[in-house]
Amino acid sequence: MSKVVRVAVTGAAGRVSSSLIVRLASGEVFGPETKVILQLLEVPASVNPAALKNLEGAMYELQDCGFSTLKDVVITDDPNVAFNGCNYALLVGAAPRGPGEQRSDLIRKNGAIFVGQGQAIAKNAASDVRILVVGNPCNTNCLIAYSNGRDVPADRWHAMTRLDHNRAVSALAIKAGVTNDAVTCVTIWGNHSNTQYPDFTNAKIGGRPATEVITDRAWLENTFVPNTQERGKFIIDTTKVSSSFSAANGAIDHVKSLVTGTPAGDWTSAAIVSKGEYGVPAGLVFGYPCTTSGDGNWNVVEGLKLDAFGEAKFKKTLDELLKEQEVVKDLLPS
Ligand code: NAX
Repeated sequence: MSKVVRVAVTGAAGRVSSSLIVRLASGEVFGPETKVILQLLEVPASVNPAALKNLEGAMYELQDCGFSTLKDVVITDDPNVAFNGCNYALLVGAAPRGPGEQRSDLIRKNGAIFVGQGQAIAKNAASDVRILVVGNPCNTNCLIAYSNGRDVPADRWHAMTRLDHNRAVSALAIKAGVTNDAVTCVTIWGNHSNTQYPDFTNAKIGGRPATEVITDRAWLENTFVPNTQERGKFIIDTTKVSSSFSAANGAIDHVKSLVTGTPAGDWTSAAIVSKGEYGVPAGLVFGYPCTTSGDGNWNVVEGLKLDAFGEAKFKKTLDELLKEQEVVKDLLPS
């Protein structure tokens, strides 16, 4: 008998989710023997009349793909329905930053969404649920969700730094003139924001330290790091819209790693609830180097060293996350 996996996706009519749901349905992530039930959440028609209608269209298109792995599609504006029995919850839906709004305004505006969704996940999800927060600011939204959904163990809640990871791998590969698979052991430390630290000092290219292959340290510090930090803005400046299928790909890669594992001798990047690793205060959602055996759990790679440049960057992104935590502290039940 084939296995069934229920995957909830929020913001399901949005740009990122439109790419995400097709790949989730296709069998690519959970394999040909697993049937997928997609449980898609959007805002009520009273908030945006087009959202549920667009979701209905997406449901018809999913049906028309004829995937042998797609068992059912549920569309709803009720989080209790969307998260009912779900084994994965991909929280993509969030309000975009409005004109003149500061990052702190966005954090508070979106914070309310993640209070309710954290509670609804704890109330409705399957006992083995894994949650990935993509909607920005994703680290702090994840902090809010897990703080309001504490019946679900802290190690199940993740925020997405995999897109940043993939961007960093690709940038190093292009510079070194190799293919992406030659680049390993890259880490995105800290926040999914422009303070993140894409760590090249522990990275490898063709099995050798990346700094021995790319000897131009000035390029690494002054081009690679800021370009990776600002890549999202660069995409918006180029296309006038934010990353969509590359973001969906990051979410797919994150879940796929949890299902199939990370390769021996390599790791990936994920933001998870800190247990105090690398001196980060326990409870903060922080981007770490992570491995998984494919059992659904992330393990932080311990013992990596950072040089003075890296330590300064690490401190900056940690400080930013501590400030974000302060902005939402009334949304975090103790
Ligand atoms: P869109 O505006 O295209 O889609 C967002 C969707 O979320 C909309 O359809 C909206 O109706 C829905 N939504 C809003 N509030 C909701 C709620 N309470 N419940 C359910 N649905 C809700 O944005 P899109 O380009 O798809 O981006 C989605 C989110 O991903 C944004 O927050 C964006 O900032 C974030 N990103 C995060 C990335 C990451 O690496 N962590 C990268 C890409 C992306 O920018």
